[in-house]
Amino acid sequence: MVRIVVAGAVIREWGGANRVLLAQRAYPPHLAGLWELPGGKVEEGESPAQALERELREELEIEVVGGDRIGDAVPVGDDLELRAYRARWVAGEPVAVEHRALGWFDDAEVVRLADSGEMVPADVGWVRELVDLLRRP
Ligand code: DCM
Repeated sequence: MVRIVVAGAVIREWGGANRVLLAQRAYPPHLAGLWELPGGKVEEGESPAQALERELREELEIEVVGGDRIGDAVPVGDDLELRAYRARWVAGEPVAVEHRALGWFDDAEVVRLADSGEMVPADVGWVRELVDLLRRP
């Protein structure tokens, strides 16, 4: 059975640019140090939006509302399918509960992370759509 993994793009205008919240993974070893859209596996009985809202509450201590899909689903191995969504920020300041670090990245910084191999490989597939969102006024 394929498990769905949801990942959320929280976007804020800050310092004169739109920025997306990325989180630096602490595990497993082959992904540690790489940046990702935060999220996690959908549990039984949950909608993807509910899973995203729960995961960001657990991992970042923020309240969001799950929104539109971003880009295409990305298969990871034989048993995971990753999906990205907009996540509208509602409350809380992000805290790195499970991640090594958090950062707010503008369009150029997202491209630089992807090009330099510092982004989780699956998430690189969403960079074009993310950049389009970040360049919108
Ligand atoms: N994953 C990913 N990109 C994300 C979120 C998760 O590639 N933005 C992958 C990493 C793991 C799996 O999904 O293989 C489950 O994620 P986690 O360990 O965060 O629950």
